[in-house]
Amino acid sequence: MKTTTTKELTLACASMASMALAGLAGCGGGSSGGSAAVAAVTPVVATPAPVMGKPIVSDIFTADPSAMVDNGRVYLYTGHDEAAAGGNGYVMNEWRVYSSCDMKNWTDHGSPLNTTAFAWAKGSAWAADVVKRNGKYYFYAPVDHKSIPGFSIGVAVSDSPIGPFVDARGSALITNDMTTQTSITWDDIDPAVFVDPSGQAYIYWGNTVLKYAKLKANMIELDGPIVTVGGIDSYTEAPYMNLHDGTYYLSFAHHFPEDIAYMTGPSATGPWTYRGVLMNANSGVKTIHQAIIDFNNKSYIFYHNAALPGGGEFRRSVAVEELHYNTDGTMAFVPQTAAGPDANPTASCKP
Ligand code: FUB
Repeated sequence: MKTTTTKELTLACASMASMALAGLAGCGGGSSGGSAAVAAVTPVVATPAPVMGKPIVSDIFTADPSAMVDNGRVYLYTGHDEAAAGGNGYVMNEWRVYSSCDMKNWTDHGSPLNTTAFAWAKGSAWAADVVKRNGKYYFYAPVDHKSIPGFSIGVAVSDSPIGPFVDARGSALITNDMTTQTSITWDDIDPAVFVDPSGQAYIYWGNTVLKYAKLKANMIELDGPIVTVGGIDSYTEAPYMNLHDGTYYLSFAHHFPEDIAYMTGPSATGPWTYRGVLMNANSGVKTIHQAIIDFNNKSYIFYHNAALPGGGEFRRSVAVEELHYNTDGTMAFVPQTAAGPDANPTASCKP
């Protein structure tokens, strides 16, 4: 039988967050003699609940933000969490789009795309990404495939950032049988598409394993092999690439429950240097899914939390914070705030 040493007891007491618990466990420096001294009562100090960022949308639950700046306006694409209160799985059938001229006031443009637009898919409108190329808007959408087991990534296209979008291929761009690094069926999710200043477009994606591939200039075909990015500290999902002042930032959901971490590199394909945690994990929901943009000389990070009343694991809300870069090029840690960013209007943009 193992007995507890003084050193082990000291360590255990030191690690106890609650002094009340420590007292119950026999910690503290009081005499163990026979006198009937009145025990000192140690007040229990309540830990304040962490601040949750203010939901951008308050009439429905939204998740998995993707954002894009076009003609002085920010477009925010989200998933739609439709699970009932107490539901124990994702119910996601469509994506939503919102826009803002100032990062404070948002216009609801409805649903630009539903999984039914992909005849080969059978549902699950998970985390998407939208980019503009040559005057067209490309919507990269992970959906459950009807005949190839697991998640696939489709591409839809539109002449307008608010859609409607139509299937650009008539088939999936990426299917689960094209990747064999893990046996899970949801590893081909969370696409993030980035067009490098050189003109080369890349698609990054993956749960558990981060992968990327080049895209052809038509944006609807892969152009070369699928490459695995190895050696990342606790990569979970939600890769996102942004370029700022000549440095490439590859952020991702890290650990589970997820915080947001990031790496930097000199090119869209690395090599990558891990830089640490950018935003702490949420309370009330284990996912967080970020997107990062520059807009009117400021930078912003979108993410989701469980802040809307009735929110939770499958009833999430997209929020946004200002993001600051340090003079050495690293990103400053971002706390969630109750108010969100100040207004940063584009003069020529009309709400
Ligand atoms: O919304 C479904 C999944 O949850 C997304 O694909 C992940 O990023 C996580 O947010």
